[in-house]
Amino acid sequence: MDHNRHNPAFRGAPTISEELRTRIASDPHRPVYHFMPEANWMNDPNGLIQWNGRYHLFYQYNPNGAFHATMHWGHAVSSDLVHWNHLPVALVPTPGGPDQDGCFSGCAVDNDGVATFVYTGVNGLSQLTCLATSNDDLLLMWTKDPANPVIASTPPGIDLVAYRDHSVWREGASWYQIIGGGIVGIGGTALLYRSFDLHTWEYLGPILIGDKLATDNVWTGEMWECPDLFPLDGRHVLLISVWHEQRLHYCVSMVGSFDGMRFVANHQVILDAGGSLYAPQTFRDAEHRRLLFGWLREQRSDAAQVAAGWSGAMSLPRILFLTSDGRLGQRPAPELGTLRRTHTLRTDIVVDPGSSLPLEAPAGDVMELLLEWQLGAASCVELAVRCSPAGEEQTVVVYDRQLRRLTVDRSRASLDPGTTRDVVGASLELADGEALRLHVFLDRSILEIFANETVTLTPRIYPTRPDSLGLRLAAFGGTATVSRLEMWKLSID
Ligand code: DQQ
Repeated sequence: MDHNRHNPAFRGAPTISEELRTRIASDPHRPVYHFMPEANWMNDPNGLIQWNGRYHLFYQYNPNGAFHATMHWGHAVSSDLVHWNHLPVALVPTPGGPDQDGCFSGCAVDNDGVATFVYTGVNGLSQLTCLATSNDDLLLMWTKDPANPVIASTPPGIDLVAYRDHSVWREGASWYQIIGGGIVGIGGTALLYRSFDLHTWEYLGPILIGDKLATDNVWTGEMWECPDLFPLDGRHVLLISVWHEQRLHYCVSMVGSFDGMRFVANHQVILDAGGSLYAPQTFRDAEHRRLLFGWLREQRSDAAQVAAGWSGAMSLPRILFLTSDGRLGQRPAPELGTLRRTHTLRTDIVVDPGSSLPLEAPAGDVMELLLEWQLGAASCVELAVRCSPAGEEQTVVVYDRQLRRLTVDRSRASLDPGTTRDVVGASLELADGEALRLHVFLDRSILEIFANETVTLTPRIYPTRPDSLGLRLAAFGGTATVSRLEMWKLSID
């Protein structure tokens, strides 16, 4: 399949001008193998489903520019989760309808052979549950339910900050869903409903209520967007995205138990502490894998996004699993192996303390790296990517053994002051003698890192210099060894 093939049949969407197409094609920050629409704005993944053997990815889409407004559902299809074909827009706001101001996020379910979207229709200040169905093989045409909104008001007796987004599943004859929300003065929540037909929903109460003042462990703010609840390896996982005073923060993953009414979290962390990933959605495929895509926000100015003519990318497809100690694990889908081209293997690279070891070709900005660090006597090791020859630009992945922390230092990632240039990071515990295993995907402005399959960091970086393509290793406090380093140039063609 062609990647990002133009499909002229977009319904209700303006076509993309040749000028914009050319501008985008020569944009050095535009990712190559992460999914994104051909142009304009994209945010949350929606309606993820495998249908008739094909993977469908719907997404929040504004066809009118690279800013968040008039949300449609864009649509793409793939047979391998990696190579996507663009399809016509699936949902368009209906003038005068309950979604006239936007078709916000939601999911897709198989209702006895009828593909059904459960999504949030926006009409002025109201954000309510709507349905749409499709009967065609490729899920091209969607018919909105005449009964929309099927849940016509928020639950009685509960004062909500906001109320939207849906995770729907079936158990026997019953459908269940949770809707994201926040209780005024208290904290975020996910509200549980039951139905027998997807149309009439009985409110059962919150599965969990957060405390917007609690900062220990992970702060979860005043409202939870895009909740997603699913069983995984004998436990349940709840994903929520923290929205607080109009600002988007991060996604929190909670591993715990769900008794049908209440969720109890035993372990919670920020799903991806790179500062970009938000509003992920998961689904189960025919191989019983729990797959996740998340929205990778830009981390440069709104004006730069509008000028570029595109904004937002999807994370790589990630497989979720539980680790032996009950934490959420993430690994890239093996289908990504189809992108691999030129391969380089190096073993036993000794990195002396204080030295900075440039790595020879293939340097670049579209590549995959697998590194296994034996930390030896080192207190700290570094992998720098997108380095200019004299180091004016560089993004440094650092593991600090004392702090037990993996960070990405973006303070010199770009000479452009309009980009985010901070340090992001997460705790990463390594057992004595355990290697630091970094699986790194570089895709121009995306740096997607999987560390020991438990920590992911996906910051956005926007180097300005065309020669910011180098790689460098360093160690401090003692000698460390890269026992194995594999590098691939990647290509989507
Ligand atoms: N994005 C959607 C909402 C959701 C938010 C609107 C999260 O449904 O709450 O585009 O990014």
